[in-house]
Amino acid sequence: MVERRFPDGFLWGTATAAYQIEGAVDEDGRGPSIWDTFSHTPGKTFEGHTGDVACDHYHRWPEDVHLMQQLGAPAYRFSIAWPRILPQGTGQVNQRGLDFYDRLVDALLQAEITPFVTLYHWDLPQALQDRGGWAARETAEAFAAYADVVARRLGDRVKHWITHNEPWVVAFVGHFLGVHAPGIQDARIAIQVSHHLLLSHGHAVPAIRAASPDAQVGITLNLSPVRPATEAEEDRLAAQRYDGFLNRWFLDPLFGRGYPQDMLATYGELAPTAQTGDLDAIAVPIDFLGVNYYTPAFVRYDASVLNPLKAILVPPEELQAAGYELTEMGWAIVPDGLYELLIRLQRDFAPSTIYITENGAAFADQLEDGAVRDPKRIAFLHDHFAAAHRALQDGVPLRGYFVWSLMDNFEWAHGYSKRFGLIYIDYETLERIPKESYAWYSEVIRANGLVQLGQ
Ligand code: IFM
Repeated sequence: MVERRFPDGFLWGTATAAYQIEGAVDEDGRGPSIWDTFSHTPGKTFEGHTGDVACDHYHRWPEDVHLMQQLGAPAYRFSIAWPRILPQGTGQVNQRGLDFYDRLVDALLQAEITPFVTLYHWDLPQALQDRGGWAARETAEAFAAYADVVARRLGDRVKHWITHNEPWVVAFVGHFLGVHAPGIQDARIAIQVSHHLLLSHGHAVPAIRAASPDAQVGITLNLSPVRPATEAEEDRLAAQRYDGFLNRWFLDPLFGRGYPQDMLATYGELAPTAQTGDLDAIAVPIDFLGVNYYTPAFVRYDASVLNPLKAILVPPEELQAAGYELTEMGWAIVPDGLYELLIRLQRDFAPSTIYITENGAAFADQLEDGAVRDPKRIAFLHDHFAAAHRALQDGVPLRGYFVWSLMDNFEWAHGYSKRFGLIYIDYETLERIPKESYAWYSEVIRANGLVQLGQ
C-alpha cells in the first residue's frame, strides 16, 4: 500500500563524499589533503582512523554504481577531491584525477543515474592550507579556478553542481571547535573563513555556468530549526542568536540581504573583513538550495558563556530524558523539524528549488547471518519522507531527496564507528552488504511514494 505519492519526476538519490569513501589517497597523482594530515595526527579521530582505504570506492566504483542501479535511485550526489585534480591546489592539473571522475560520470549516465557533483566536501589540498587555507582570500580565488577546471571537463555531462557542502561545519567545526581539519580553534579565523567560503561560492557559480551554460548550480547548507530549551525569554533570545549563527549567517547573504545585523553586532570586532563587491558576488542567483537536515538545535541561555559562538546546546541525555529518541550520533530524531525547516525556508527565502541533499541516520548496525536488519533507519527515513511530503503539499518547491549515505563510510572525527549507510561495509573485507533499509528505499523509489511500514 502506498501511503503518500510524490510528484512525477521527484528525484530520489543517495549521497557520499570523496574522502569518506574513496581511499587510494596517494594514487594517480593525488596530492595530500587537510584530512590526510588531520586524520594522521594522533588523537584527532576515533582510534586513529584515517581515510587511507575507506570503502576503496576508487577501485570498486563499478560495483558501487551497479548497487545504485539495483537500488533504482535516479540520482547520485558525490564530491570531487580537489587534491586529485590540482595536487598543489592551484597550477598543474592532474589529468588522471579528472579521468577518474570522467569514468564515474559516464558509468552513472550509462546506468541512467543523474550525477550531482559537489566541488568541496572538506578535503582542501594541504598545499593550500600551508598557504593560509580558507583564512586566506586567495583560497577563494583558487576554488573558482578549480571549479572552472572541473566544469570544463565534466560540464558537458554533469548538469547539477553544488559548490560547497556545509560551509558552517567547515568554518566553525574546522576553525573554531577544531574537531575537524584543519583543527584550528580561533573565533576570528572561523568567521573570516565563513566569508571566504561564501565568496568562493560567489566566484565559482559564474565559472561553472561559463563552462556549462545549461547547468543548475546551487550550494548545500546544514540547516536546523532552532528550539529554545524552555519558554523563558532568555532561552528564546539564545535560540534567536543561534539561528543567526547557524542558519541566517549563510542564508541572508546568499539571498541578497548581506550579513544579518544582529550577528554583526554580536560578533563585533570579530566580524569578517570584506571587500567592496563581495556581498554582490555572494548573492549571485542560484538555481537551487541544497538542504542537509539531521536534527533541530535545542538551545539554552547560559550567562557564564561570554563567547557568542558558544551556544549551550541541550545535551543528548537530557533530550532523551525528555522523550526524544536518539541516533548513534546522539542526535534527537525529529521528523517534524524537517517540515518546520522547509516551511520556514519557503516563507523567509523562497528559493526556486530545494533539494534535500542529505538526510539519514547512524545506528549500531550488526551483520548477522549475512544480513543487516535496520528497522530504526527504515522508520527514520519513513517519517522524514512523510514530513517532506507534507511540506510539498504545502507548496514547498522540493524536487529531490538524497539519503545520506549510500554506504557506511569514514564519519570524520568518529572514524568508522558510526554507520549511516543503506549498504553495510565490512571494513575487513570491504564487502558491500545491502541493509534492509536499502530494499525498503528501493520500494519507495519504485512506488514513488511511501510504502507503509510493516508490509
Ligand atoms: O557524514 C557527514 C557528511 O559528510 C556531511 N553531513 C553530515 C554527515 C553525517 O554527519
